[in-house]
Amino acid sequence: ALRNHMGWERAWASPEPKKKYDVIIVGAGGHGLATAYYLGKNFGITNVAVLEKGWLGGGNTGRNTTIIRSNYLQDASAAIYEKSRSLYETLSQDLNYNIMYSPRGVMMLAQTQHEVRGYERTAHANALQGVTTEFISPARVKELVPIINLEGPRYPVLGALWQARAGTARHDAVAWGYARACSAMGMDIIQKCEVTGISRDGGRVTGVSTNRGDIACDKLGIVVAGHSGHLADMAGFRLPIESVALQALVSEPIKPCMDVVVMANTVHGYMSQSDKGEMVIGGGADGYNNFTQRGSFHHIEETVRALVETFPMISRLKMLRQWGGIVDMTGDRSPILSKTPVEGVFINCGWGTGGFKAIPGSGWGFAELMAKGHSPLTSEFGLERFREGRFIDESVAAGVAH
Ligand code: FAD
Ligand code: PYC
Repeated sequence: ALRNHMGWERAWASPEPKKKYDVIIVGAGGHGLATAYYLGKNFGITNVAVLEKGWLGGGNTGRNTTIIRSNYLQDASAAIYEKSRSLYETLSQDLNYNIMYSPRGVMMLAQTQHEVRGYERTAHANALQGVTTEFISPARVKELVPIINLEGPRYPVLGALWQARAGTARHDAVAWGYARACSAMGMDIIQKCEVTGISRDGGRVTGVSTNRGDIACDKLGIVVAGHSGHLADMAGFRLPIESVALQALVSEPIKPCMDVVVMANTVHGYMSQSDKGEMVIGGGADGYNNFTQRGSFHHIEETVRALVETFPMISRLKMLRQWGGIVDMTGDRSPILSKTPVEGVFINCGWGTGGFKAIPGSGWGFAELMAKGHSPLTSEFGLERFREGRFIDESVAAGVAH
């Protein structure tokens, strides 16, 4: 920076779009970039373009609170989230790029008897799934989080679901690391390139229209989170997805006081401390569908008010900044990784409030689905489950009120 960024190597190239690619991925968030990366790495498919209407990682991937865990309830979820968590463990080495994975541990507080039973059940399910979690006592919670108040007047802490190898990572670095690796494989990452139409011939995709011209492709992956409904509309099918704002905030930086992540789902709040010292705080999603990338103002007060009861020491902190993203919610709070009614078009969406943790696993499975037509990681997450009533209910594990 002192040299005015002169002489810095570009991490990825910014080419003009070619006329045609084997595969186009729409959306250069974590899931789109990871898909491209594993298409190249695992299947040798490198004639790939990733088209991004804004800047790379500027969607939810660069707006989330970076919690990584795999303590879900259903077997299909545990498989993809645990695959993802385990890929995160070595992602810095795989990409040769420091994504600052910090397995500091994540706890979900049980603050009602109902939650105690729910989390004990999850711990048993996780044991059967090979995911290491445990239900811990209030005394152990206090040991791990000395700043916590166990005796909340409304919601005392009765224990917690604890995953010691869960944690956080630097969200931008995940996008940048994948982008650099894709570019090094010869893929084109094209920013400021908005997809405005999807062309088909006889029920099969032939390409996309963009603000930088038409581009042909054999296969198309739609990976645009909160804008999935728009893209599905362009391709001529409908999705069971609702788009809604989810926001977060950080406090002014303070000295290290909490070295694990705490989620308090009954009161709709969660908190961790960033490497810079800011307390990273989030709450529930907006209660109505919208596309505002900031969220409703009253949520800030609601979230902080709820957390002050459990963490009285935050009451005097000042808020430093606040932001929001548009998350893509399904009815069962599980993602969609699927073929679609249009041949050659695949969709990866529905990660809602919890897809950062899933980026490597989702990319791995979705790349396999796009390359081979099926993947054991994605087979339960097809669109047809909504027609068949075969839901993968993760409304509790999602952890964020919606
Ligand atoms: P995005 O990163 O949003 O990428 C989609 C991209 O598609 C965007 O860059 C967008 O510009 C682009 N796009 C859209 N339309 C077009 C078009 N027409 N043409 C070209 N490009 C287009 N998850 C966790 O696991 N842990 C957390 O702690 C967590 N906290 C969160 C906190 C907040 C405040 C928010 C908003 C989300 C949080 N999430 C969390 C959820 C997580 O951020 C998302 O599930 C995940 O980042 C989704 O990644 P993505 O790649 O699918 O989407
Ligand atoms: O999925 O763990 C999560 C999460 C925490 C905050 C937002 N999402």
